[in-house]
Amino acid sequence: MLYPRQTWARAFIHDLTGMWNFRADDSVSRRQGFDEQWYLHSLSKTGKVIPMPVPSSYNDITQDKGLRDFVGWAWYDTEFYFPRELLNKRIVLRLDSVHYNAIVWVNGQEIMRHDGGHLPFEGEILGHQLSVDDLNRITVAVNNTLTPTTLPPGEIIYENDTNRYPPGYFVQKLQMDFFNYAGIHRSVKIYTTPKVYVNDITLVTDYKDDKGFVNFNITTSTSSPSDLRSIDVVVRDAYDHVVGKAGNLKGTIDIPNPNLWWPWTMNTSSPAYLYKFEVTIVTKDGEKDNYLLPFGIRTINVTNTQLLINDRPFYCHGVAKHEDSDIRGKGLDFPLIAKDFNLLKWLGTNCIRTSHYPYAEEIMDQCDRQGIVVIDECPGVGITKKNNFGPVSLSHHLKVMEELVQRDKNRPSVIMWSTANEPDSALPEAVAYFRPILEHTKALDPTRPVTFVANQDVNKELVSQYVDVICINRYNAWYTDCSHTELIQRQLGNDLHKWHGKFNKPIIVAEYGADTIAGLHQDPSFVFTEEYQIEFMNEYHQVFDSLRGDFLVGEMVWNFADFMTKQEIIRVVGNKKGVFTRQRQPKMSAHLLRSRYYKIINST
Ligand code: GCB
Repeated sequence: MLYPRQTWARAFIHDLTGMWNFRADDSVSRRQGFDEQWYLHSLSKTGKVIPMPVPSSYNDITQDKGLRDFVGWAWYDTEFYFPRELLNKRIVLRLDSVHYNAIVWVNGQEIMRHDGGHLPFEGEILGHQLSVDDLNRITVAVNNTLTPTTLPPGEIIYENDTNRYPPGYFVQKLQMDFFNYAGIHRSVKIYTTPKVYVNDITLVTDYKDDKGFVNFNITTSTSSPSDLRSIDVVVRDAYDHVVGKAGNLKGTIDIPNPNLWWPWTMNTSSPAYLYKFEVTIVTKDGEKDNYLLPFGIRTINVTNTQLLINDRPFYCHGVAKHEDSDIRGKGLDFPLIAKDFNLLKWLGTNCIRTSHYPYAEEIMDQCDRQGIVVIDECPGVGITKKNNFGPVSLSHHLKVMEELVQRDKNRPSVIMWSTANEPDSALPEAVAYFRPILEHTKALDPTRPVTFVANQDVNKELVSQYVDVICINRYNAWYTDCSHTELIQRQLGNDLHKWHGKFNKPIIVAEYGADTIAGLHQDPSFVFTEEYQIEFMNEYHQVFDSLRGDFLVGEMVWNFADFMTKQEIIRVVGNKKGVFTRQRQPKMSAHLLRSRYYKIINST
């Protein structure tokens, strides 16, 4: 499944961004929409609808608390015209992310279903399912219910004590620390390709001395290559000069004197250098397809103490993020993406983790283009209960890793796959569960290290033996020994040495942070104040500095910006561990981090 990019053979891409009709099914059964077959007519004929922007989460758009906290099926529809002259093409409907389960109909006919909230899915619309004389309708039903076998897992708890709760009362219990935003979160597009088309491209790059190598494998919709009259593969440099060619679907193209892809902080003369891989196929009938994929030439390697990009040690000075902002929740938003990348550069960040789910491809594009390295994480967050480790969860988790690797495998910015965040990796069940996931991911992509992000006591940890790079989250002087910043150096230093001693692998501290209310000050420092966040971070930085160049290969503050969570007494309108506020204004800690990260950049 290739991202819909416009080329001369694929000029038609119709983006359905805009106001759709919306109706949440708050009937007692939560199935009124199916019982009444809402997909057969415009939603506006079924009852009251409200305008809902796509893409966006629906939760924060209205003043209705019931909709903000809604659990169940929500319905969307919109209309579009389709051009008659394209009816002879392959017509594809693509949704980049719908959280969580989705069913999609066109003109009342089911086109596809998808489970999982953060990865794209698409299906073909057949010519006879469309009208070219009239408007067509697309209907999407979205269900945000999390269960023990979804990723992330969750649970619906029915409260049966009628002294305290009305009959049928239920609550959704979340096992992750972010708001369960729901809806059509990313773009919905209709695009066309020729009937015989380029299906997939896999690129693996390497270099030796002054030569770059692009190993390519192209698949097309026709299984017999003899259906094709010609195959043209061209590699262009950033100035569109042709630097390599081939005439087959599989092979290696040599690139003389390649410009390697570097993170922006490692080589300022040509950071994040992107080539273009262009493939054109012509069938015996003269039908042509053309696809163009940006890519970079670079290698990733791991030793017992180092993470190497292009054989040079890489130290990650980064942030863990969320897709989260006011009003739109997890909805794709270009101004926000641009602002965040400006802030990442302002901070001196060279690496992000897509905590705790795959981010929009438009964000990943910027990582490739701007030279920000990515630890690419799947939505396996909060796998902590025994019933999260069963065979249904496992097979879904394996499938999600396949979808993620498939989507992001050609991105130079992606240097590692993260299969989970903070599962209970001390449980024996976790070994039987994660070992195949890590091995499967490695088999899908042997060119990148695999990991999961651990938070266990080192003595109890069972799964980290199967990863390539250890990632751990630590909250000394916050969740343990709260306020005792004087203990951080001793505790964290000893801890990290033990992890390296036990597993003999490079380590990234993938989270450390303290909740901080912007503008709250107290001296001497006190928890939740800006002074505390700075004092706290400074202590961690001392430990990082003592281990950098040894086995520590990265540090990532939790979090880039404040973000929304469920309502609970440890959260004051969300998680406040951001170095920026949710509105992207800096706390004192952002200035501290900026001077630290630029010092690191200037010293390497
Ligand atoms: C963690 C989790 C993250 C939370 C964070 C916190 O360990 O990985 O999702 O938001 O702690 O602030 O509690």
